Amino acid sequence: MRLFHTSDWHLGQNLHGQERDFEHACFLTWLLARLAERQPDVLLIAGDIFDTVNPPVKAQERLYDFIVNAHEQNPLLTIVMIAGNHDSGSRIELPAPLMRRLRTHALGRVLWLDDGVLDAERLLLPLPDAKGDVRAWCLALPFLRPAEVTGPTLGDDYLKGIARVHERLIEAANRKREPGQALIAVSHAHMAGGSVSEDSERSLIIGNAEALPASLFGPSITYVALGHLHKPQRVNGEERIRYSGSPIPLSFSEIGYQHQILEINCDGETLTSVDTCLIPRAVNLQRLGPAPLAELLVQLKELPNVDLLADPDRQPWLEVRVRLDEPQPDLRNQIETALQGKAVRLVRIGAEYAGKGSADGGDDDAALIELDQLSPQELFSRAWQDNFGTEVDEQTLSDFATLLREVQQESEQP
Ligand SMILES: [Mn+2]
Repeated sequence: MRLFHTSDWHLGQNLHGQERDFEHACFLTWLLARLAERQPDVLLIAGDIFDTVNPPVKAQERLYDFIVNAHEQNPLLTIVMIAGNHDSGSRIELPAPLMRRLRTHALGRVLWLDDGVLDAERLLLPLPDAKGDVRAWCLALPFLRPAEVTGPTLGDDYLKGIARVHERLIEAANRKREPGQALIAVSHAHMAGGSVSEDSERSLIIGNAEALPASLFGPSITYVALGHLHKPQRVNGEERIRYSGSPIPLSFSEIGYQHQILEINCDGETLTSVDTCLIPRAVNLQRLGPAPLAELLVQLKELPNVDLLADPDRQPWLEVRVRLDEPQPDLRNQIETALQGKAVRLVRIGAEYAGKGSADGGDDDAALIELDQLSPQELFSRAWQDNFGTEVDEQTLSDFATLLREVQQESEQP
């Protein structure tokens, strides 16, 4: 049996206000070609399908167009997608009855039966091969919000709640499987020891207490297809527990590695190979600096000029990081002037004050931070510090987290 593993598409994402739709379209066209070429039995999409709980119509069209195209091209392909922390679980599940006709399973939530038992049945999906024989079972573990795994009957320990969901589901799968059938888990989670990118993986819940141990996936699981971290990586060096990473760089901190999907081959319950398939980058993300303004202006003037025959959608996105000694009111204007006629699209200017004095007692190298680089928790902590001159205490931070979750959940109600 052959499977493709991908995750963190973030359809509908924009980079500091610039749409990424062209890059997503290029990726999906490329993926269709790989499906035609390699003829896998299964495509796993491990969460963060969309970038926001209310994705733009164009992003939804991209997804559903892709599913229909993939099904028409590979009629025997099974697709499994789960919700990530950026998705709304209910939105992902909404078209599930329609998608089943396209051999596509969309799982966004876990449900509990009346007696407090996990409804494991709906999270266990048969994976047939080209002949229609069930070769494996997929354990679908959409991102679980604290309210879904904790509560009056379940207790309030998030990690314990999560662990229980995994245990129940694996038990149910082991009861269901026949000898020779593999168990394949697909999960959107932050596993302990994973390497995190700077600013595009929104923390799952407050702090880093949410990192899950790899021991949740015991040796009975042949392969674990993970989503959430955007850099491809093994967990604890294990070949069978992996993040495929996102298909496109979602921030400037993600340009230093090659984006990929993974091809997994199994023989019965045995994992025989995991191969990476590199995704061509449709649009480059280019970073200049940090350097003094004068130096940067020279570098900007050396950038290639616009080629009128070239596709403007393919012009690189540019981030410029300027090191300043004092505020420079016409900074943007100077940079934009230097960029006139250049074949790049400026998306961000970062200003860093190198020689920052001690007037405010700050760090010598403190960089100017923009609002979109801070998580709500960090912003709250800073506002607290400014207002009261003390560090915010843990209790207040945890109350803030509760309020934040309530607000985020409310904004997800259809
Ligand atoms: Mn993500």
